Amino acid sequence: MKVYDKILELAKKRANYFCLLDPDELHADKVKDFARICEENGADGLLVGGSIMVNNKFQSNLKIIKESVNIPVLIFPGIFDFVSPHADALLLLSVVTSRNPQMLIGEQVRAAPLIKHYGLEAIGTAYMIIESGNSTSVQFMSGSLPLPRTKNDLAVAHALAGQYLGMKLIYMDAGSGAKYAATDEMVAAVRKNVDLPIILGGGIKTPEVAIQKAKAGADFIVTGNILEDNPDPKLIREFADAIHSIKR
Ligand code: 1GP
Repeated sequence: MKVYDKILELAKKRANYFCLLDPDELHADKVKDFARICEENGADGLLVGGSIMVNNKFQSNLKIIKESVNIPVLIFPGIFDFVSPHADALLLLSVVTSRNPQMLIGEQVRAAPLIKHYGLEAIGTAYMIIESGNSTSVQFMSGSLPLPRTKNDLAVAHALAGQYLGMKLIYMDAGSGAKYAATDEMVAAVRKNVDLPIILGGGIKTPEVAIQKAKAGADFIVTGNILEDNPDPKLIREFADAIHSIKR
């Protein structure tokens, strides 16, 4: 089954949980345990990636992750040097809130031949960077202004443009380590107007906030930072159970 079909199937049933792993931050001996702990405690998939590559561990760590779990492993590329055969799929992000052509199409062109070469499933994703209350790596690295957090009509317009352009997912991201996640009102406005599954990440620090975003209409909630230093099984389970309690 294609990963995208699995995503559609999951989104029809309930809200779901993705754990984000930054392969640069993890040592080879820890990465396997981290991935397994996420799976054993209810994660529906793993996103692997970061804004920059600070060492050469991406390919080897991704391979270890892929071999350690049965849930889908998706590459979440800050830059498209993150293409690899050791994943089930790649989120082919176009930063629709950017006006920087490199982020809209340039990086994707660089990645496309390698995606083809590996036969990797690429899932076209309208990636929206949303104002977060602080400056995040993704804002800085993409060279784009984030979408203002109170402008729900603009959020809807960007998400709709992604849908009409044929993209398959919406990713609303306040950025890793965001002070504030995207508001419930913004998520609800996008949900009301767009048919595609919505992934939401950036600044989700508690299961209670995750529930709010899932209730507002996010189909997949991502946590990264909160688990980065400490993949606490109990906390992962709390996130998973809270998010899964929201049925469709
Ligand atoms: C970042 O959506 C992810 O791109 C996760 O964000 O690290 O703040 O959980 P956090």
